[in-house]
Amino acid sequence: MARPKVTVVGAGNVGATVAQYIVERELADVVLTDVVEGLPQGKALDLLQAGPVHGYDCRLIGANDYKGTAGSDIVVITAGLARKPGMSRDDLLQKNADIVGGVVDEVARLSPDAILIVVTNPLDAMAQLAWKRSGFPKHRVIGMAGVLDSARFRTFIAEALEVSVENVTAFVLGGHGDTMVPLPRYSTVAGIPITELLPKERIEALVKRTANGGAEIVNLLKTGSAFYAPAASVVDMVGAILKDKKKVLPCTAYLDGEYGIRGLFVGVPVKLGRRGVLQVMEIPLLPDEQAALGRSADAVRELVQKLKL
Ligand code: TXD
Repeated sequence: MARPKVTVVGAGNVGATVAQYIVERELADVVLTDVVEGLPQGKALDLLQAGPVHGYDCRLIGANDYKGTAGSDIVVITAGLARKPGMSRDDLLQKNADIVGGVVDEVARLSPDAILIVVTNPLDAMAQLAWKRSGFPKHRVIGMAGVLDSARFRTFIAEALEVSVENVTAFVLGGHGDTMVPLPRYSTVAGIPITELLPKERIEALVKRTANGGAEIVNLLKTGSAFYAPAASVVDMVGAILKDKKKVLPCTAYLDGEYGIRGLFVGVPVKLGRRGVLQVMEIPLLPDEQAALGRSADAVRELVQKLKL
């Protein structure tokens, strides 16, 4: 049986690390593309040469065009710019929309049956754009943010309680950014809600650190943003899809009335399998949780309206 094929667009920090984790897990052959000449080719060749040491046989190709991407099972989109001094969030929104829009045109034409995983920020708006521009059905366009946000929350919970990260599950809803909605009462250690294990103020501090998780790393790195945990999160989704695991993960998905939100990409728990989003898992929320989710969706809608999607 031929190995699945994953295209990763953008050979920067997140893209190259996604390629690395995919081949290390022998999930798929990888095509890595970027606009910078030589960058995807160089990184792909370097990763290929790690194969004999790590023991993987996956094929890796780097390219500045899309020819080799045809027939991909999954396309991961990490292409984009980071905010530069003097650039507003709106400038970034428009610049990345131009980049992601152009990428989607190419990959959708050459891989009409692919599942798109969008990573570029502002994440939820870029997922909406990719869906609109590709014309793909809603179950084949997914944004990555929730797996990362919940991984951060899980890390902090495990640290606070001195338990294995493997025991910790965490539940995060909403858009990627300041308005994300971590749900402590659905976050557990070996099935025990953390609300039974930690005082309220301690949980609030962990929630705050989670919402601020990306900025904490940007401040430490000075240049660039987090990429190991983001890439690991993407690859969790890639594995769930390619292995048809029906794994429930928090992802940015198109809502069609679920949670009272219609026509918008927002972070919710979904079941991921070979066809993409198999189901949006809808759970009852308390009034303050529903209100927080509503505020988060409003923030996403505002960006989407700026893009006139
Ligand atoms: O949770 C999440 N969704 C995120 C999102 C977590 C981490 C990073 N997040 C966002 O992903 C971040 O804000 C950026 O918008 C993207 C990529 O982050 P990364 O850290 O990988 O950025 P880099 O290292 O700058 O890489 C971006 C690459 C770079 O090599 C550019 O040359 C390339 O994108 N690029 C393009 N590739 C292909 N086609 C086009 N048009 C293009 N434009 C730039």
